[in-house]
Amino acid sequence: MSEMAGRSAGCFRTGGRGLPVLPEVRRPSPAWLRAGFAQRLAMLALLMAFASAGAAPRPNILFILTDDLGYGDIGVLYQNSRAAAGDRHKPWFATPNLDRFASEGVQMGRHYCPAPVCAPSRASLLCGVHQGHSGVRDNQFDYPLEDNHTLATTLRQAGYATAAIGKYGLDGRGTGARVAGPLARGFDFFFGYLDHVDSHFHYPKEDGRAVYDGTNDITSGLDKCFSTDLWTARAKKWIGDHQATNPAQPFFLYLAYDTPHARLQVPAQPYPGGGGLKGGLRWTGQPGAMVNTAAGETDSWIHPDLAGATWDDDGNPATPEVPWPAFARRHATMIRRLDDAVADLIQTLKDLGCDRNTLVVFTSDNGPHNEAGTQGVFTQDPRFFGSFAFMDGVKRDCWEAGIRMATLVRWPAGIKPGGTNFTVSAFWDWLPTFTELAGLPAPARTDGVSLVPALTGAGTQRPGTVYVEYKFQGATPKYTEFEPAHRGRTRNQMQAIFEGGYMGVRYGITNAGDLFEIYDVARDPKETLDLGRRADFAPLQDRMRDRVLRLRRPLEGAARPYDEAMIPPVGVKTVPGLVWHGFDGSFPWVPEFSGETAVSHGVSAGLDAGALAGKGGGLFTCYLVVPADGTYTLTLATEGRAFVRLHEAALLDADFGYLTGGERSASVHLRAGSHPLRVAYVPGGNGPRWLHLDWSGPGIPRRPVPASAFAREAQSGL
Ligand SMILES: [Ca+2]
Ligand SMILES: [Ca+2]
Repeated sequence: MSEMAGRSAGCFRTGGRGLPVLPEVRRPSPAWLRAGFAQRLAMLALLMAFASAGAAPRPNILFILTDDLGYGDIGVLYQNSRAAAGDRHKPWFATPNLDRFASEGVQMGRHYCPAPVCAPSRASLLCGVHQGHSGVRDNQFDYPLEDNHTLATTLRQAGYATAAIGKYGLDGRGTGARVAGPLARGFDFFFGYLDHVDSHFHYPKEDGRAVYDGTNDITSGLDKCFSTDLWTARAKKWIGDHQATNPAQPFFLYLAYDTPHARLQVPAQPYPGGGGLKGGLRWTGQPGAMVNTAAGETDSWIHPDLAGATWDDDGNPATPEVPWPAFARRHATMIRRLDDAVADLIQTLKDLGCDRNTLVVFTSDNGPHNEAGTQGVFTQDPRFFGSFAFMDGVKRDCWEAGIRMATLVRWPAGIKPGGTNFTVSAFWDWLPTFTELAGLPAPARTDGVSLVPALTGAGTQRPGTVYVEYKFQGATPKYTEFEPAHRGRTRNQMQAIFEGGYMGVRYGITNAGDLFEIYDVARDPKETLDLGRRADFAPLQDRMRDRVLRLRRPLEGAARPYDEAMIPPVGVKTVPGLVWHGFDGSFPWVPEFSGETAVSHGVSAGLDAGALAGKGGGLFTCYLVVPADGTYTLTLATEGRAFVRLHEAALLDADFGYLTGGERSASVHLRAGSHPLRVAYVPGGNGPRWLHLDWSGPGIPRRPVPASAFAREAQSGL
């Protein structure tokens, strides 16, 4: 048992000035006590609105992640505009339930996935970190999800019941051992596909793929079960069981569909009428007929709205229309199935009386695919419905359509209906969002910021980070719908960074000096006008190239051509010493202190944990002054726990699973000069406090970082 688990059993934190917050996990934890004053007032208003609505402050969370769904594949986001245009040469389909879902919540117009393919995208989501810090990158299928904070571990710590249903693919089988299954990463319950490639098949039993209930393979009883239906029915069953046995405990359900990913398989039956507890999909628990659509002919049913659809295939209205191709009927049927499932799930929440205070996120793991899939018969063509909407790119591209996700969020108790929000945000923002809603600070490890202000309108939204790195062979499709400059573009090493209001994109990267293409994606989402070589964008070009070196760490097995580049220092006038801030409270992990209110501060010559006597935690902010270009190794040990960022890069993680006194080391290539360093620290027991940071480098044997290497900004006011 780690020391963290032992210590955190005591109490979560002290809110404000000494108000004890008891460890009773089901009572709402007053997140507003630790927010800034303005945000606190706004949150208070929100909580009062909750109170008047009679809902519990801490929402249930249902995260619906679809697979390879394009931004353009949703009615309200794009398809309805095609319907309105009425061009029979540009066919469309409807998603009536998702449109209603959107009208009852908010559309997140600029929400990015971590990488344009399943495994890294899902890993980053679960761990709350971008790809520059993820332990799963590129096409590392079945690699182990890091043993660190996840959506599930943090929410479980906050007292939530946690479940994962559907596609997983991160248990570690690909590197030899199933060590990182959902039950080992914070989920109380799992039902679904563990193996990545299994989730390319949508009839587990007939296709010879393994579905697990926990760690038990239960596929033999899954005759004729269409995977979308199976996950939906099991999700309804899990939510219903939970509400029946422990309705006061909030829940988090990660519902990860494996559709509309190729192969383009369709259901065996119509969606059962009605929805919720009295209708819709039903889990029977009877092997051989496990869900109430497991009958008839598998892979046969096309939605009646789509079955007889025709289009003007030759762009000439005078010639007779022809039926939609089979791939199109199938693709749209798969999405209509998800559309029906969402309605069924919302009705279930309503029937259980927890609809108002359940936050439901609907999104996709990456952009639209153009594949037949493993052993697939039908090949999806995203041009048919314009699945990439008003952008360029498909799955595996870092153009906007590859990474900007169709994202809808519904939470009647907390989100005004019918809104559209264009906050630039990304998957790693969900972890701090959810921990805030659950009443806990975010772990320092997350790269995200809470989206509670953007979602609720209460408080001030902090700007977040959008950063993508991804390697894949091949090229952007040569679709004439895409910009000539993007057609057939060789992918290989790619990056995207949102900086200064613009998106920087690099394809085929060979070294850190390569120029970014720079696009004003707010006004130019198709990325038609590259500003990257304009003289007036030279400063932004430099900032982008510097920042991508400063916010990431290399990962073995996912080598980058910029891994060995020297990280540039910042130009800042400094004086000796470092700044510390002390915080009250008892923290379940090393928190992201920027969301907390300091109760004391001062300047010290070195990393003096003793300066924080009586405090629940502290943040040291300084510059590490590097005397010469070279590779430096920093080593940290503490009696408590700590987390170190150099610039924005997560350099040393002595938090999750850290044992007192253990050493954490990392090497980093630094140019001479001042590099921002943040050390977040939470003491251990009541004994002496200590925090040791050693370094070694060119001509420097390992020794404690000397006071002369710590500096603070000359005008810091301290
Ligand atoms: Ca995917
Ligand atoms: Ca025609």
